[in-house]
Amino acid sequence: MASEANQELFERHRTNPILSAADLPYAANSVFNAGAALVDGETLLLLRVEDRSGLSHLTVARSRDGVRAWRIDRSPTLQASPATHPEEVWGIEDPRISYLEDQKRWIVAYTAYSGGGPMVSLAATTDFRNLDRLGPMLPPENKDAALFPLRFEQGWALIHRPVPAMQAFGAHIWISFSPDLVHWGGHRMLLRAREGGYWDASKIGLSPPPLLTEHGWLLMYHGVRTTVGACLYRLGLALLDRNNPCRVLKRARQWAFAPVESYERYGDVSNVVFPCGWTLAGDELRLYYGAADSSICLATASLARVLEWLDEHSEDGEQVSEERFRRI
Ligand code: BMA
Repeated sequence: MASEANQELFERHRTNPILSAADLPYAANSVFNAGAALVDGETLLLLRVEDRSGLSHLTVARSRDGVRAWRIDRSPTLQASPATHPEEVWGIEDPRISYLEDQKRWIVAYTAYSGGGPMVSLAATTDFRNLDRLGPMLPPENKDAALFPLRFEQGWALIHRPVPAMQAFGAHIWISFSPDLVHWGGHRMLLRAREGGYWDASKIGLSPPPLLTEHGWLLMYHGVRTTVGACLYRLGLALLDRNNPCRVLKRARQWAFAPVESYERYGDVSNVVFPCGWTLAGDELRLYYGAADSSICLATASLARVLEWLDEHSEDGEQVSEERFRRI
């Protein structure tokens, strides 16, 4: 039996993977990295589906219990449209969904795979049947974006991950603001990839959209460790100030979730856990993650325990904030 110290914060669902390409009503290579939302009392996943040309599109799946009996759209819900949106020439990927109470609509932030590299695009919807593109928001190379669901003093806020020309600088998580969801400015680095031997050295990116809790905004991010063998994608946690999302209050030193099971260890891209969505039912946090770029899995945790864990494993928030600006 695992000792208490080794007990996992998140518990994997016993029927994992909960969705794979065989569950789709049409032929595809893989299904992974889904956005998640609670819509009309059901769990809705916006699946990233990779077709057999290698390019991805997005398809809606709905389920009453968020685990089984998925009703999946018969054909792609949002397909890349290079004729009208040239930035989508190599497909669309990794959707993150935020509900804007003020506007009574959902905004999906997704990766538009352009000829110049990944870009951040937004689309709006009220029903997940019709999605209206708001267009590309940030130039390449940039991805791992999600919108905060409410407006701050500085405007709407978007988290994203640009890759700088100076690659030795590392790829870090940034935040930008907008008065209208279209024009973005006030760019600041939010969370720095660590250095050296750390699990999240050199490259990090947001995973699901920020979640408002009684302690502040909970962030889950992926850290990429490059080894001689392969890349390892693991997940970490941080907390931002409720009113000023530029203020990092906490950040755990160690990862909170990592590839362990065979469906996470082996696949099209091995050793990857990659969530783009989570939902909250009471205190139960449900994390929907892509496993090894091949299937979709579910892991759950008590939100109260997650916040407690972050407290126990956190670095001093002020130190995190200062470190961020030291070498920009
Ligand atoms: C990242 C993203 C994800 C993918 C991961 C592992 O850069 O593109 O879509 O799951 O790599 O391949």
